[in-house]
Formats: sequence, C-alpha cells, structure tokens
Amino acid sequence: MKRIFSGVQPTGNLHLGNYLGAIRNFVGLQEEHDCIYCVVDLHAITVWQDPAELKQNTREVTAAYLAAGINPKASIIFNQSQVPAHAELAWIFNCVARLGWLDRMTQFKDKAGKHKERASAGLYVYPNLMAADILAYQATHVPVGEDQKQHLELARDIAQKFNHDYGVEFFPVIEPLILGSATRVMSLRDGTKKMSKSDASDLSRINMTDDADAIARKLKKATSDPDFLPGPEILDEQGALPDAERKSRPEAFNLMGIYGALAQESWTEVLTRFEGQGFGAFKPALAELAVEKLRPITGEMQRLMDDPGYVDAVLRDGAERARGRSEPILQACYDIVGFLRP
Ligand code: AQP
Repeated sequence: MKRIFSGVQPTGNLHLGNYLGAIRNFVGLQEEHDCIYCVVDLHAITVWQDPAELKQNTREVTAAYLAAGINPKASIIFNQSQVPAHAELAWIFNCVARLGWLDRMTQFKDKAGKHKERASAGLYVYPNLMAADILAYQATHVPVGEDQKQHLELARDIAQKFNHDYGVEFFPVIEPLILGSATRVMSLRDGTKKMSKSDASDLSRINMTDDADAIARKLKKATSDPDFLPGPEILDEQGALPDAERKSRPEAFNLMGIYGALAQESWTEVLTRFEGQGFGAFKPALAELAVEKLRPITGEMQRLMDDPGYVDAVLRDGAERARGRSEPILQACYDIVGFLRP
C-alpha cells in the first residue's frame, strides 16, 4: 500500500483540467492506497484572495472531491490551514532549499510575470510548502497534472538534501503519478495554453459548476479549424499521438483528447470514430458526452454546496486525522534538526 498525497488550490473556477488531470485520478487510487487529499488554502493566498470567496472556494473544492467520488471515511480530506505541520515543516524546508533551485521554477516566472519584485515572497517559496505538504505525511506518491512535475522534482531534491545534511534516511523519495490521458488539458480558446483557473476568459475553460447550456455554448465557441478529423494512421506504433501532429493542430487535438479522456477511449478509438468528420459534427458529440459525464458531478456538488454544515464537518474530521498523522513526523523531524523539546 502506497501513501498518496495531493491537493488542489481553492482559487475559484475549478475546471475540467483539474478534474481530468487530478481529481478523477484521486478517486481510483483510494481503493488500494492510503490517500490524503488536501484543499491547499495556504497555497491559495500566495496571490490575493478575497476572504469570503476563499471560504466559499474551499467548500467548493471539498464538494468537488466528494462529488467526484472520494470517500471521506476511506481517505482523509481536509484544508491545509487546519493542520499546522504544513507551515511548520515548510519553514525548515525554506532553510534547506537553495535560491538557485527556486529561481528555475517556471510556474513562479509565469505567475509573477514581468514584475517579479511585486510578487509575494510566498509565491516564490510555494514549492517548499508543497514539499512540506507531502513530506509531513512521509507520502511517496503524488497524483498531479503534468504542470506540477517540476515542483515535485524540487520536493524530491529537498527531501534528499535534508537526509544528506542531517545524515538520516528520514524523508522518502517522492514519485509523481501522472495518470490518464488528460495530463495537460489546454485552453478552449488557445490550444497552446494550459486550461487554467486564472485565465481571464471564462470561455477558455469548462468550469465544474457550469450547467449543460454553458458547457454546450463553450464547446461550440471553442477554437477549432476547418479541416476534417484524421484517422488512426497518424498515430505512432504505440497508438500515441506524435508531438508533431499535436503541434500542427493544437486546438483540434485538445478537443479530441478531451473526448477520449471523458469517454475513457484510446486515441485509436476516438480517431476511428470521427475519421473524416468536421467540427460541425464533432463538437455537438463532445458537448453531449461532456454534459453526460459532468452532470452527475456538478449536480452533487451543488447539493453539497447547499449543505455547508456537512462539508465543514468533513474538513474538521479530516483535519483531526491529518494532525494525528503529521504531528509525530514533525516532532521526529524537529529532533533531527536539533530543536530542544524539554
Ligand atoms: N489544464 C490542466 N490539465 C491537467 N491537469 C491540470 N491541473 C491544473 N490545470 C490542469 C492539475 O490540477 C491540480 C490542481 O491544480 P491547482 O489548483 O493546485 O494549481 P494549478 O496547477 O496552478 O491550477 P490552475 O487551474 O492552472 O490554476 P492557476 O490558473 O491558478 O494556475 C494539479 O494536480 C494540477 O497539475
């Protein structure tokens, strides 16, 4: 049995990329593994969050976890700020990680933009907190979308440097679990950009709170091209889509990839099904599938959002169990570092 940890930021606009790239995979893992799923509110405030909206968004991510099928009795679901070990271990990791390592993080560069001096210090040390999230439970496997791979490599470096500096084998080696076919869902407006919560255009993403009309409208307006859809002969010997093909028609293959992920069909199956058709026929089929797959989840999310007392109780219970797991690990780490606990 592996110990799994992952998290999602409560920054609003939870979208199909978050679902297919992360949350849906969380559900499958809980059958066989010890799973801890966090709503990472400490991470969220690395960029400004309206306090009332942050609370609402924390409940929304929790509702998405539950509606997607995470069982709060089998797995632990909680929000990060309720468990002090995350922030406390992150401080130690601020002293382990090197500035040069953080300087290489592409997410900081993307989010800070041209005015890096105006970004929060928290945004810069975000990967150290992420390492603490995982290692506070000595977790070994982290299901994430492809965009988080670099942060996980840094978390692994931090664990190794800590073990090396203190001459211990305390923190385990971390492995990313990049599962399924939708590890990088792209924007509906620009197939070269990741679907993202912070994109100013709501048309760029399918939100997990969108109703059937909104889903159909966004897919109808999604950027595509006038060409017909190709057949499976473009795939490589393993049935994978070659990078050169993807780059030649990024929007088209993004939409087809979303279809395959939702239907849980391979590229061969999707391309065989739609070979020779245009987007006029493909887009309504995709909209119908997206509505069919998402409606039960969005409906259940809405029901849970109308019952904040239940959602809060799940987080409270999860936080208590998470504190029970992380506290002994933090105390052992403090002892290794040399903090006196008289
Ligand atoms: N487009 C995506 N495709 C596949 N997976 C994705 N993830 C995010 N976007 C995509 C995965 O979702 C999980 C939760 O992400 P997060 O909220 O913690 O942070 P993020 O990666 O910064 O998400 P966003 O939506 O892109 O937010 P902004 O716009 O704030 O940057 C992670 O496992 C992530 O890989």
